[in-house]
Amino acid sequence: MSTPDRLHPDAPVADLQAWWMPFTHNRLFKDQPRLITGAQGAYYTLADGRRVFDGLSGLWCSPLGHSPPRVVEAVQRQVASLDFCPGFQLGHPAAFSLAARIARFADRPRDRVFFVNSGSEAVDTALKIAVAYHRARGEASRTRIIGRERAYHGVGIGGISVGGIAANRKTFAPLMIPGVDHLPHTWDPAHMRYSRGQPAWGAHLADELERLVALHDASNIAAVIVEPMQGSTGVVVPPRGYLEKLREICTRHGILLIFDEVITGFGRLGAPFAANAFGVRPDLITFAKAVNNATVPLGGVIVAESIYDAFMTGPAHLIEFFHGYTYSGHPLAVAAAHATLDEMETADLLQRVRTLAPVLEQAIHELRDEPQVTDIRNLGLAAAIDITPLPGKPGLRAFQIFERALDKGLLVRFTGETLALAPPFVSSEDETRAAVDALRRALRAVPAP
Ligand code: PXG
Repeated sequence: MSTPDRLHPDAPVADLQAWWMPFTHNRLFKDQPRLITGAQGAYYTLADGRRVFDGLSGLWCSPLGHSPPRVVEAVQRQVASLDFCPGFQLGHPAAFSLAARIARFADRPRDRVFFVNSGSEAVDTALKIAVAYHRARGEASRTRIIGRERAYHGVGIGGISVGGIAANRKTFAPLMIPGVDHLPHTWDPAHMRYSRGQPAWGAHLADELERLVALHDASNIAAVIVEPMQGSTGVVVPPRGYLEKLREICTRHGILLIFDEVITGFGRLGAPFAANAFGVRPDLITFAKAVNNATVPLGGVIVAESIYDAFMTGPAHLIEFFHGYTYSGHPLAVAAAHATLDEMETADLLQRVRTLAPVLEQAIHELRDEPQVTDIRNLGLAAAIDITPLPGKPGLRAFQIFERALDKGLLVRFTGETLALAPPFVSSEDETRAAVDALRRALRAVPAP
């Protein structure tokens, strides 16, 4: 091999064609690439040397900032001592202790944890566990799954089936799992525009679940899956009482409740999980992203003990659940997770989120009078604004604001007509306010339609 096939950070961009990039307008990007060449703490370094504040903690996944020394050292140590360990019929001690630790962290010490490598895999795994659980208990007719409009549950076949984003679904209709219904989403501008935190209106939207139960009968329904706070579609915050109501209806009808906590898990709302923040106890919780600060891919499903027990019935020499991944419990991912949890504890980062959240709330709601802004939402250390689209050009305006923000030193997330901020937990109050201020200047820099 004479020529290295990687772009050296300082080398001119030779050819960007080979990587078919995910969720990216590839042609536009490759025409005007935005390359990141380094990251440290709450900042990325772009190829031209500029530093930008990481306003979305990676993709909601790096709350400790980038390359935190404790995590870096843990992964370095691990790769040199046990780089890989099969998880099928074998295992390494740190994966077991991590599972127990995550269960304790979630305040569900008797629960079990199934490891996967991403949020999408966590969702598909949770759906499979739900259906298999009912079958194991002799209720094999419980196969129907209830998702929700506007939901993002990753891109696996299960995840897009229960997901509620048309663009992610429409092409793949023939592949999707049958027997899925969707609850209505909970965003209603007439009743909740500019709510701070949880909207007071909307708990009754959970009653739609009763209608689906009446239509299909509970004996055919396996599970309901929701993001307790919808992240990807723009920080859609659950109305007060809504999740409690879903829980109550599920319990009454023997339906499992799954919280997809890929974004909300590990501190984003100032509590270990959204389940803790809202005081609602789902039967299964999916997680990924922040569990190990995204240093190495890792996800998982937290499973109530009673569900696990339902599988442990046949002869002991038989596999109880025909599911798993080559990299389930990967040593590097596990080492990074232990170190991340160590850091969260020693630096008291959940408290840090609770301190920063009101700073973000105050600052973001001050954008209310900016000309294009049509709604502002926030919860924990997450916030989003909606803007008026350019007529006939959906999404373009948000993209332009994203670009202007980057010029002003802020990386913000844009999707549809929404811009989202979810700063790293290690941000200072000044950095949090400065991020919102950069967003304000970006909004003003893009002309009104
Ligand atoms: N569930 C939820 C709730 C998610 O937010 C996934 C599952 C899928 O995770 P993986 O690891 O398979 O990507 C997600 C992912 C954004 C953004 O900008 C959000 C996600 C991913 C990328 C970007 O909002 N969420």
